[in-house]
Amino acid sequence: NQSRLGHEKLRSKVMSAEDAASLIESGTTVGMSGFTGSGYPKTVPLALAARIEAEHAAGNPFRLRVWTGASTGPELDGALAKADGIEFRLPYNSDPIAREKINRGEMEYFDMHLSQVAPMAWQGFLGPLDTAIIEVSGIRPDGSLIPSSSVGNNKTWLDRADKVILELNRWQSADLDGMHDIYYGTALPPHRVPIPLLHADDRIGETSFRCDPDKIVAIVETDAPDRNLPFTPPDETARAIAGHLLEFFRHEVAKGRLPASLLPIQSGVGNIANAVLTGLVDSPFENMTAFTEVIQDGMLDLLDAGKLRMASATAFSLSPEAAARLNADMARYRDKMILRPQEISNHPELIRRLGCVAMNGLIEADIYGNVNSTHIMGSRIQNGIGGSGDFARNAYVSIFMTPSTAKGGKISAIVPQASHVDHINQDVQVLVTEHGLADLRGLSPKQRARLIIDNCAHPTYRPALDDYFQRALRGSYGMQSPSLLNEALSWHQRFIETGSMLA
Ligand code: 0RQ
Repeated sequence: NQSRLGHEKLRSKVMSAEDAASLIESGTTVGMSGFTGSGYPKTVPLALAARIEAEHAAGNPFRLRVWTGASTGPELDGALAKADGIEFRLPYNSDPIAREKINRGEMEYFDMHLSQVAPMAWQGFLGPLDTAIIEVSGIRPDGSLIPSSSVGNNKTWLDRADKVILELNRWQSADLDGMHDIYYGTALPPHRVPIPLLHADDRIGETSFRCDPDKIVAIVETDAPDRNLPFTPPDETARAIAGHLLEFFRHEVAKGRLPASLLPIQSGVGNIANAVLTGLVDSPFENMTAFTEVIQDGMLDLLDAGKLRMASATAFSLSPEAAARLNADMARYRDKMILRPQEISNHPELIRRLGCVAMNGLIEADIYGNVNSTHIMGSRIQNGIGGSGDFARNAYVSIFMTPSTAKGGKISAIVPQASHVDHINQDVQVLVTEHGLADLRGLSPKQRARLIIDNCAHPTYRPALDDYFQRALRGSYGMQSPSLLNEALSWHQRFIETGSMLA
């Protein structure tokens, strides 16, 4: 590990995870690295969780405010949530233990647009940051830090924190050095200037983080893998959704509304998104680029197939097999990938300028195309809005895709009214299920409803949706977005009471 720690004076800061964890006080705020299961600290949070459990056993309160990039791994969110050590969490969580705590009302969760976390921290709205705990893949002789498999908010945490704890992870490939692009040109209003990125593959920053060595209070050496869940192979539903979408792309290229290499693609989290990427491998589109948030297995396949020229993101989100594939060949992939801070990977200015093709999953959509990405039955959080809002609002074309039902058919993903709205109908231009695609661009709410019911709804639920829409057309208070208010959320209430939306 000596070569990974190039800075002579910092060698005296190497210590155990337990000793590093003892430097953190209860009631303080920690900013952690980590984004969708990659690049998160893996030993200090575990040691911290053990310490919190011991303090609780001794009758002492110990809870923290935890900020991250996005979701992390079981050694971080899972362990700290299990120890009841998190008072407040931002900005995106997919850990099941933390989710349960949030839904029981035992943890405060601020689910925010991922592009806005760093600016909000700088604006001072989130309060002070006491400690940054950041995984790195190396420390250069000049003290600059080589990032690992995610960048997230690390630059901001390193700049804002009073003290810094580093996890130097030898499992991360040494060949990551040179892949990152850390842009230091952001400022607060009124001093903001345009971000000088004109193409997905432009490099505008530095390959490492700056960090004042005097702020570094501990370095913990680790050799632990990122932990991501494997993707399930695309099933028939996923393949059908991918098929409709590829047909749409072919049509748009034929119409001259998309170039033959498409526009920079953004692909969201989950199995459906990954299936669409897999479908693109056998598509006619060549020379594609990605300007996205995470690089999944499907992106690696596209790169290997020579279909994707390059991918820009803030993190990897890879199955263990794909991570091993990447690590074994990092020097080759390094020229085709750029990892950036999430305020840049998800920046509205850049997404709008590049004209991204945004593809995201959803929980439910209503007949007018308002999309709920986050809440089950209007009140239980699933994950969070993540980057979906950053991309959906600003994309060239904003696509949402979902199986038409959930929970074995007991839930319709197309409902009379969304029980929670993350993406208003103006931000939802194309809706796709396994039954078909609704191109909603240029349509009024009533025209959208007709198309969504006919093309996207599951046949089991289509008659009931049609019946609701017809009666709303007759009995609604207004006719712009016809609704029957005392009925609009009755499907959800029925599910809560009977376990099924079916009457
Ligand atoms: O729950 O595992 O308990 O059965 O939600 O659903 O069908 O596996 O779909 O993995 O594509 O995730 C919106 C959650 C979809 C994801 C969401 C239940 C379903 C299952 C997962 P179980 P699927 P996916 C930028 C993009 C927000 C962030 C985002 C997401 C679980 O895409 O978190 O877009 N998006 N980021 O059973 C009740 C419904 C349901 C439902 C699904 N209508 N009612 N439960 N589920 N629909 C990139 C990043 O931000 C990183």
